[in-house]
Amino acid sequence: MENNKLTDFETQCVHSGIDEYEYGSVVPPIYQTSTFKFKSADHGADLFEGKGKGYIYTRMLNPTVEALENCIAELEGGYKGLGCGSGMAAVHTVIGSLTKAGDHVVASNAVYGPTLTLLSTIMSKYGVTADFVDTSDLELVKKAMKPNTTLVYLETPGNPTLAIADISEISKIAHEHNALVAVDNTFMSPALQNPLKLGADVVLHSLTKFLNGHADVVGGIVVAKDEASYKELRRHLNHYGGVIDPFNSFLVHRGIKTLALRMERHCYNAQIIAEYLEKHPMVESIVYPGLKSHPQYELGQKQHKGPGGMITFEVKGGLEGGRVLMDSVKLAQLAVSLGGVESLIEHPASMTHFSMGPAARKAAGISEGLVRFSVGIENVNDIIADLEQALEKVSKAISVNQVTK
Ligand code: LCS
Repeated sequence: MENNKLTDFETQCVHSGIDEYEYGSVVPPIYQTSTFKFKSADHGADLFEGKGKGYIYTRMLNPTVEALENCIAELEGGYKGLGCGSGMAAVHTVIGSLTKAGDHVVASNAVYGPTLTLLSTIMSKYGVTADFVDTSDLELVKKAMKPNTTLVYLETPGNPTLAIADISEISKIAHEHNALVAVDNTFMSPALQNPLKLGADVVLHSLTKFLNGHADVVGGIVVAKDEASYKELRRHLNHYGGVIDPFNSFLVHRGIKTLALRMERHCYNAQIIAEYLEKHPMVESIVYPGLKSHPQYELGQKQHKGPGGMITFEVKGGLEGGRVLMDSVKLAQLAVSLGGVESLIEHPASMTHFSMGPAARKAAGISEGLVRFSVGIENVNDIIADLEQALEKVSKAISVNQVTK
């Protein structure tokens, strides 16, 4: 049974990618095998030539992985998906497949750190150059396009600034220059944003985040718009080798069944928490796509089906304020990553970017009190109570320090 024509997103989340299985299994069996038997010498030759349905080797294609790939391709409105071993494997597959020596990439300046490193220092070894611009400003995107620009790489909303890029308008600009557009849709998930429907050519995710949603898998996915680009992406992934395995595919596919419900709750909780933080005296500033104060609020309202579960805010007291907040929260877990059912909180200046020192952090746009909050699906009152008691401790610590100075 092909469920390709399911329409409502909630229904797609439950049924997409599910086929008819042996013994009437209602979920895809885990084909935990590295290789598949050929029925004869000719059968092997036929499969290698792409004749008939069958599997050869799990790095090339596996039924459990393919079920997940078909599911996410349907959720994104694309042709086919490619399951990758991590979000970074997906980023590399896209950039490696869509560029060649001599090409130039225009990318969002607010991208996940390792994506920036891949584009700025690793791809340059292969003759691919990149410029990073604030892609929320269309004029800057236009100015950055060069005759050899073949790819515009967007992460929107960006990590961790939550800057929003206009996918439709940037796709028009890129296509006028014969460049393709790739979008990292990790922060929104297909529940809230569908880049292919807005004009992008390829979309990718870190499955590690909202799509899996349970903080127990590292994985990635690329979704191609058409057969030609799918074949080229598959050729690259097959040779790079960074594929997802059947068990993790099974887990992510299982997680997606509740994606629509989870995203609804992430958005509901995050909106209430953002409004609470915006008014809090210990919060210097806040960025959340659901607040009118977000610099691209109107664009977000148009481009997203909901404002998402990620909040970035600046706690008063700088480095010390951030540290006290981290040491005072009890419900929110101190951890990198995002998009799981549990609330996660991160303070880059003390937790992940401490070795850079204040000057380098400032240059990279990471202020001392910057906090990233991945809002979970717990009861919103419990999350607020946790933040309230922690911010009170920040308030006391700062006023004590000010008195003793
Ligand atoms: N794209 C985005 C937007 C991400 O946030 C991440 C990981 C990746 C790609 C890479 O995915 P991975 O290889 O980890 O599955 N973001 C992380 C973060 O903000 N903290 O820890 C990981």
